[in-house]
Amino acid sequence: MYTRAITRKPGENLAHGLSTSNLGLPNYELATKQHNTYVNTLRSLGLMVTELDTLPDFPDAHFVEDTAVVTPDVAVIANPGAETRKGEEDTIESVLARYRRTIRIQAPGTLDGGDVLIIGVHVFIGISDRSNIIGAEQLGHILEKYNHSWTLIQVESGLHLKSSVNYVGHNTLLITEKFADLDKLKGYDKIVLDKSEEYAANTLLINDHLITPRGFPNTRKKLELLGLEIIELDMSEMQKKDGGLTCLSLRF
Ligand code: CIR
Repeated sequence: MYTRAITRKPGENLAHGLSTSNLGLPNYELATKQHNTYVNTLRSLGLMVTELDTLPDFPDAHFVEDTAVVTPDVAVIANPGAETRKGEEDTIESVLARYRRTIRIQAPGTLDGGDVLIIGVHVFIGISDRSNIIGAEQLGHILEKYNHSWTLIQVESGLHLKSSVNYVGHNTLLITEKFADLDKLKGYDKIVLDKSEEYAANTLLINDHLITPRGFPNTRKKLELLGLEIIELDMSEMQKKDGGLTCLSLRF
């Protein structure tokens, strides 16, 4: 059960954030509206949300998930792989220190929280353009001291591991075709996304509710079979900057 979340308001500079999407520039007012709805949704599900202020020098800082990995015992402060995001993690450490012991990923290790998928006591850590093996192994070694096991997964496509794979309850992964046959994920049932709906891989499970991006009807139909309540949110402005539903919060 999650009881808390940390989010950060998008800044007026969000159009300067990193992107590979070719979907155009995000609109600040609409992004703020979508972000407010996201925060209110988490609150409606019973989470106490701490909403942090914008960081004017960091246009991607509202994708707060990338700055840390939080388990019931520890908060591991990430070391962002993108040059323009280095420093975001410093601002999150003091916030998480209120709730957990904090430990930092050390350079030359890099790690983005978007590459870390925790399912119960097992942690899948993506090796991507943002997270290197050194950072991933540091995380694994830290978390194994707190009774977690871990597996590395090469992220061959998409920005982060969780751009392509997420846990949706009932021992099931929502997953893109490219990742679906990975041996390392064979213990799970799979809902494989249509090629045209791969953005919806980034669906967020919060205490038996699934928050999924609006506009992906085939994925919705497949998710309905799980019997969980589904909430659809507009994510257009976040998608323009390669961000999804998990990216917008740290949950614990
Ligand atoms: C970036 O490229 O870092 C941001 N524009 C998007 C980060 C998305 N975060 C996530 O998937 N956890």
